[in-house]
Amino acid sequence: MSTRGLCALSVVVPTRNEAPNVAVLMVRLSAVLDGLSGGWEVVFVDDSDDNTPEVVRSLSRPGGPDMRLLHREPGSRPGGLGGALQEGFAIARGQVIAVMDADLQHPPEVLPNVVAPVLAGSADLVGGSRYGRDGANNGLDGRWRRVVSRGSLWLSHCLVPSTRPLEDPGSGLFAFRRSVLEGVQLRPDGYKMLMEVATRGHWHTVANVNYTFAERYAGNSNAGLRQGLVFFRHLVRLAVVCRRRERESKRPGPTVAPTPTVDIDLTTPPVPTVQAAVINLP
Ligand SMILES: Nc1nc2c(ncn2[C@@H]2O[C@H](COP(=O)(O)OP(=O)(O)OP(=O)(O)O)[C@@H](O)[C@H]2O)c(=O)[nH]1
Ligand SMILES: [Mg+2]
Repeated sequence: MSTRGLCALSVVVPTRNEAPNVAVLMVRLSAVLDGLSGGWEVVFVDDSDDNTPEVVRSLSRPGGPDMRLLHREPGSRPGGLGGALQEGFAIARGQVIAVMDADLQHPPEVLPNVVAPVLAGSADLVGGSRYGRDGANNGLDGRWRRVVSRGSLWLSHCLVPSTRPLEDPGSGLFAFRRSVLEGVQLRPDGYKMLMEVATRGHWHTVANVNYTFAERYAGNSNAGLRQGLVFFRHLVRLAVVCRRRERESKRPGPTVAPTPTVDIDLTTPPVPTVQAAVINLP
């Protein structure tokens, strides 16, 4: 990933069978982002078996944002959602990269607030938050999922210190300066890419932007019990990364080798000084 972006903002959207949602998503995104100084693009990374790619292609319009579609064929979709986002980051051309779901659970109208601190240079990483004072989790399906979501938040903060500045490290809505991932090898596992970026990326300042998580607009959830298990595996991996880093930072730094002493043989006669004659060559 190079440090230079070609537009101000890339919105990376992972899609898996989201055909009924992408048109509305584009209309609502364009309504809030068209006119952004420096321009914006949207990068769909698609693992669909429905007609999402055809719908996305049909949405490109003259004068609209650059739209890019990376469709991954069945059998070559490594990493699922996390792998898709990683591929999206690799081709994103924005100085700022934002991530949001395609099903409108992340209302596109909050995106300007999420990217603003990064565009303004006051934060390197911004997490959308359902759990701050002005956030809400209305769209999360069922009481059980809400309890699990809260529990996961607590576990993330306990086990993975790098996620503590984030009010909602499990959020799929976030933005970061592209330099955060400069030279970074991500190893995503499952749905929680923000935890991955916060743990392996290079950042100094974090901001949280509260929003109300909406209900899925149309189509079916891709999340399931398996994703819950993958989340725990990912959490343990990131906890190990943090522990290792903590240990390394406590280790004494490299010792500076003493300047080697040079033995000078004082018995060596001094080199006689010769009065150099200036010879003018003819
Ligand atoms: N490219 C890609 N996108 C995926 C994959 N799984 C999910 N997505 C997308 O990631 C986003 C989040 O997935 P959802 O199915 O909405 O999961 P969720 O929001 O946790 O679950 P719901 O609240 O039930 O919607 C959506 O835009 C999906 O289309 C995948 O394997 N590959
Ligand atoms: Mg969803």
